[in-house]
Amino acid sequence: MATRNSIRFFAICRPVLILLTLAIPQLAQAQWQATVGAQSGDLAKQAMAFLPSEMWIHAGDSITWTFDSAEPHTVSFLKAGQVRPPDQVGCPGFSPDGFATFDGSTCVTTHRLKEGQTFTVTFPTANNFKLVCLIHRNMTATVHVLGLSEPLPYDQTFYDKQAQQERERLLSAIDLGSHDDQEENHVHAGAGVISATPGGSENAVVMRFDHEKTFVHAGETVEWSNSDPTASHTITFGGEPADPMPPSGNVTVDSDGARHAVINTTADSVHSGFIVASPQERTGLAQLPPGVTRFRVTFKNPGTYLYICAIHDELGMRGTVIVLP
Ligand SMILES: [Cu+2]
Repeated sequence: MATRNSIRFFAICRPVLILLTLAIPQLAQAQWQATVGAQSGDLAKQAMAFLPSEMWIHAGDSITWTFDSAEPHTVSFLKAGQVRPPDQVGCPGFSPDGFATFDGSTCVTTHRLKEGQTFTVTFPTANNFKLVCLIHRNMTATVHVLGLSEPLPYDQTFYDKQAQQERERLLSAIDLGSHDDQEENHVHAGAGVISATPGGSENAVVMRFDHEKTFVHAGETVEWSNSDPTASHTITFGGEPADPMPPSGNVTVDSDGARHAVINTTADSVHSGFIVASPQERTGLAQLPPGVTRFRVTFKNPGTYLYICAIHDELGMRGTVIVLP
């Protein structure tokens, strides 16, 4: 009985089903692909970027972002006018399960995600949306969601090619280089550039100390400086603090604003706190003092002193000071 009814149903409905199938390609909700972050093989160079940085899709379409770096990022869409929250708080909260829908009325964000993880956002309504990473400054992109009647300017192949070109451009844009150091007791702690496309801004960053080994004599002082416009680094000897932002209690401030510590033995723990430029100026923001971009350590006794950047040691940002008698 059921079988006969089923056969009749299909016999009657088959033309309708065929028509529906033919109509689906035009109504189908497309699934687009993009990536977050990029890195060199040794992890030293990190591209803080959404690749591509600008996409045009139809209302109802989805974009899957695949994270592609050991440096973590977030995919975050805030509401218009929303005050940017710390990434630990979410916006507030986080989208579970790697999926979200965003129409501008409720913010969506991932946790800190790393290479291999994905996040898919569906955009039901036409509008232009800004995409940001809550961890990194100047890391933004744009998603243009168009009505179904409007043609889309580019296909996935175009975006893949554009992402690849931008990835290569960013990763070749930076180098710590070889510094002709008059200043032998100086270490460059990271370098970077901010650049932009019409879709948003992005950073290329080197997560390295330019001398892996620095040789000084007992009683001398080594200075580290960070010339990166956005990335924070630390110079950390001994125990790693739970909160890497403030300096350890044994750090003082020199008259030029640089932080300074004295290390007596290889058992000493000294932590610089964040060494970073002050945030980029914008009309309407209160004036801030210059950032703390220099850290100095005076070594009293011979020995081999290992240190790390407490934020980026997992990317290989480590060094050694060898103090000779
Ligand atoms: Cu660092």
